[in-house]
Amino acid sequence: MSFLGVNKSLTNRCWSGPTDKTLEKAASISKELSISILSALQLVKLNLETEGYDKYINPKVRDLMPDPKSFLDMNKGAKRLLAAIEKKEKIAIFADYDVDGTVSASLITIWLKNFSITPTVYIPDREKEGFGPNYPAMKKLAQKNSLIICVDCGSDSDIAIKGASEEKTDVIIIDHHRTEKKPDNAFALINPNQMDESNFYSYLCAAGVVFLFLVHLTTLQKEKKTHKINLLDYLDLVGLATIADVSPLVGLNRAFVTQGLKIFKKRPCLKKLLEKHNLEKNLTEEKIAFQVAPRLNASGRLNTGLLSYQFLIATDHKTIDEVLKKIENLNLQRKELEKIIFDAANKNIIGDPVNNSHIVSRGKNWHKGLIGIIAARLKENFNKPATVITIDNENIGHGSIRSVEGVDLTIILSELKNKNILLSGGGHKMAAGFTIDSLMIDEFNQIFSNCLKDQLKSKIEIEKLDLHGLIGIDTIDTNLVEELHLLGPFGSKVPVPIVVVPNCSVVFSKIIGGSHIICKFQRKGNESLDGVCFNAVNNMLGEALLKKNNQLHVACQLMVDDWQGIKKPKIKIVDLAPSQNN
Ligand SMILES: [Mn+2]
Repeated sequence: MSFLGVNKSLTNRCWSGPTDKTLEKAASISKELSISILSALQLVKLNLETEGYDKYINPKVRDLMPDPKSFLDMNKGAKRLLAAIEKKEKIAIFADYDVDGTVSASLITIWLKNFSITPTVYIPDREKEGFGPNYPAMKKLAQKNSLIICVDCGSDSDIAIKGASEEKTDVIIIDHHRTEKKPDNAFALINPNQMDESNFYSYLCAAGVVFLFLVHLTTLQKEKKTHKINLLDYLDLVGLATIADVSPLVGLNRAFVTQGLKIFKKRPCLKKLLEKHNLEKNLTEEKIAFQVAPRLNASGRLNTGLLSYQFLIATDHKTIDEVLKKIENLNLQRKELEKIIFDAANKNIIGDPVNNSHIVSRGKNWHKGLIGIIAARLKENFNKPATVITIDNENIGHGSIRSVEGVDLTIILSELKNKNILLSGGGHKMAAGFTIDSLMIDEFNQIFSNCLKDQLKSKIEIEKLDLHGLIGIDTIDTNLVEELHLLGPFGSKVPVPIVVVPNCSVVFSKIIGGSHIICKFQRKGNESLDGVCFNAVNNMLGEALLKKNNQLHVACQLMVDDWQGIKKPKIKIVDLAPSQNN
C-alpha cells in the first residue's frame, strides 16, 4: 500500500510510509519518553529500546570503543612504533591524498609531537603515481627511514612494500580498504576489512583505525612515561575524516562525529576555515560534508594532498593563512575544471542516457582527480549507476564508478575482472575505480549492463520513496525539529528522515540562483512555512511549486533556519504529489 495513496509522485516514485504496527509502537515510545512521534518513529527504525535513548543521543567514544588490541596486529604495530621512538629511528608516513589519508597522517604527526618527533610524510601524486604505495617511492623512503607507516592505503601493495623491506625497513599498514591477504613483507596490517579480521568495525574509515592505534599506543606509553596526551582532542579530525570518507554514521562513528563537532572550532586551522566561509554558527555534519571536506580534498585532486596535511597540522596563524590561501585557490580551480569536464561528460555519454540502465561517459585527458566527482554528479542527475573514464595518451582508460542504492559494484567489478576486461580495479559497494584498455570500453559497457540486469531482476519497476511519517503543517516548530536532530548525525546509512506535510497550499514561490526555488506554504492565521527546493527549475517539482495556490502533499526534510538570530522552521523539499483536495 502506498503512503497517502501516492502511487506516482511528481518524480515518478511510489511513496511508502510506516506500517500500522510501527506507528503503534512509536506511539507508545512517544508517550513513555515524552518525545514526538517523529523521533519515536526513528527509534523504532533504529531498533532502539526506550532505555537506549539517552545514550543514543549522546554517544561517547569511551562507551562505544572496542579494545584496540582486538584488532589483528594492533599490539605488534604499536610496540614497533614505540621501539622506534625509543631508539630515535627515522619514521615516515605514506598517506593517501584524500581527507581520510591526510587526516590519518596528521593524527600520527600530532601524536608524535609529544615525543618531539617529526615524521617524513609522503603523499603520492594522484595524476602521476596514482592510488597507494608504489615501488620507487617506497624504496626511496626506506633508504632514509627504518619504519614506514602506510595510512588509508597499502593493504594490497605487495610489490611496493617489498621495495621497502629490501632496504630492511619495517612497514606498518593502517587501512580500511577490503583486502584478501596481508602483503608478504608487511610488518603489521591493522585493517578491520582484512580477510581474517573477525571484529565488527568494518565501517571505520582509516582515521578511525588510526585513532584506535593511538589509543593503544597511549595506553602502552602511560606505563612507561607520563606524557599528558588527551586523545579526545583528536576527535575533530577523526570526525572530519569519517564524514569526508562517507563512512556509515553508526556505532563508534556516531561518537566520533558528535564529539568531534563539539570541538571543531578549537583547532586554529579548522576555525579559520569555518570563519572564512561563515560556517562556524550551528556547525553540522552537512556543512562539513559539503563545505569543508571538498575544500581539503581539492588539493589532493589537483595538486598534492601535502597541502591539506600541512594545513591540518599547522598551529601558527601565518602558516595557516598561507596554506589556506593556496587551498582556496585550488578549490576555485577545481570548480572551474569540474564545470568544463561535467559539460563534456554529459555530451560524451555512450548511447541513450534515458533508456540505458546505467551511464558510461568517456573522454580524452580529463583530469583524473575529478572523474569521481563527475561520476557522482551524473549518478545524481540520472539516478543510475554512472561511470566516467578518462583516456590518457597511452590509450589507457582510468575510470571511476558511483552506484545507486541497491546496486553492489563489488559484484560487477569481480565479473569484469573474471572476464579480463580490466587492467586493475577495486572499491566498495557504492564507489569503485579501475583502469582499462580503451579498446575494451564497449565490452565494459555490455558486461556492466548484463550484470546490472541480473542484480535488478528481483526489483520492482517503480522506485519507492521511503517516508518517515506525517506531520501537519501547523504543528511543525523548531523544538520538534531540534529534537529530531538529536538522533543524528545523519549521513551515510542513516539518512535524514523525509516526512510528509499533507495538503499544503503554495502562497509564494520564486526562482533563486537560476536553478533553485524558494517558496512559502499557508499556515493557520497569517503565518507561512518557508521551503526550498534545489535544482527544481525546469522539472516537475519546480513547475508545481511555481503554480500559485497549488495544493500539494510535500515530502521534505525538516530544518531550522536561524537567520539573524531568529529561529524558524523550514523545509527542504524532496518530492511532491498533488493532494486530494485538488
Ligand atoms: Mn582514502
